[in-house]
Amino acid sequence: MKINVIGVPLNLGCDRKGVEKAPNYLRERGLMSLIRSHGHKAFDLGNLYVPPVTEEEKYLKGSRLKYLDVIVEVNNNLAELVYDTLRGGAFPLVIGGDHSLGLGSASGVGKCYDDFGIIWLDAHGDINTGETSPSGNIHGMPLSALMGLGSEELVNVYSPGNKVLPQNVFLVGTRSLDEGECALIEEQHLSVYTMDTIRDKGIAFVAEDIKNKLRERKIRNVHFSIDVDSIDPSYAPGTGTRVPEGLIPSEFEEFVSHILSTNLIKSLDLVELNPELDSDDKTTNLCLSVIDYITSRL
Ligand code: DIR
Ligand code: MN
Ligand code: MN
Ligand code: MN
Repeated sequence: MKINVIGVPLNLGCDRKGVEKAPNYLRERGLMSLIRSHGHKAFDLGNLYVPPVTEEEKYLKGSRLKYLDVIVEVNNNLAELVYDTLRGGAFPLVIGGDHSLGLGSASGVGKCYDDFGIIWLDAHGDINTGETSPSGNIHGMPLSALMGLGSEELVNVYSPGNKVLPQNVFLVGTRSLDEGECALIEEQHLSVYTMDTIRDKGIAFVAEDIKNKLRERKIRNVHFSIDVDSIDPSYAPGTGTRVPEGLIPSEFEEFVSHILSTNLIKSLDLVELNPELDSDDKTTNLCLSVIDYITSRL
């Protein structure tokens, strides 16, 4: 398979330094040769340009959303690159950076396919809007914008691509939701597989349930967005918003393997690795093994 690796050194969405270093950090530790070792033709498209900003530019036009303009610009560029990659018959592997980039990558998918789903593996919901967000950090908002909800500026990224239907959105590994996010989940009847559900029914059940729903709805294309904080912080400490009681690596791999076996996954994000918060490269090495595992199944 042809795989385009796209680095997005963005930290403005989480408003914390360190995550922007992850794409190069992974490259220096053999990212590309790892992918090629599975017989793929891998192309390193480099890092997207993130214009420099100052603290003073954090809240422009009185907006509650931090660094809105730059994040919109980077996401438009990312969407275009993902779209071109898909049109060229390649698989976009997007390496973050913070999770605000999920808006751009899935928007690129949305321009390519009118029927698509999103699997969002994350400790968090990332479905806040400018109004419900307690932090103003845009990495907590991409999934609402992808459904067409929340701030116009975010919703209009790479417009007029297709939005994802709420019924085709699957949140997995969830264990930290804000009040407004819970309300939106109810309102939109989203499929949420919390850690409690996973502990109760098992990760294989969850994966099968998602597969069944995708089949029932005849969804042929799925964007898979992986936040490394979905994994338990004892295995993945190198991330900005750690939440205890997460997936253990074997559960994570089991889930990924079930989902990839559908052959519906058309693009993937791996986000929120922060090498500066890591201990002994534990999380970096885990990310490399995750990429190894995933690309061996593509
Ligand atoms: C929180 C944290 N829900 C927020 N979100 C994080 O700021 O919206 N997302 N950490 O990954
Ligand atoms: Mn996230
Ligand atoms: Mn998260
Ligand atoms: Mn989040």
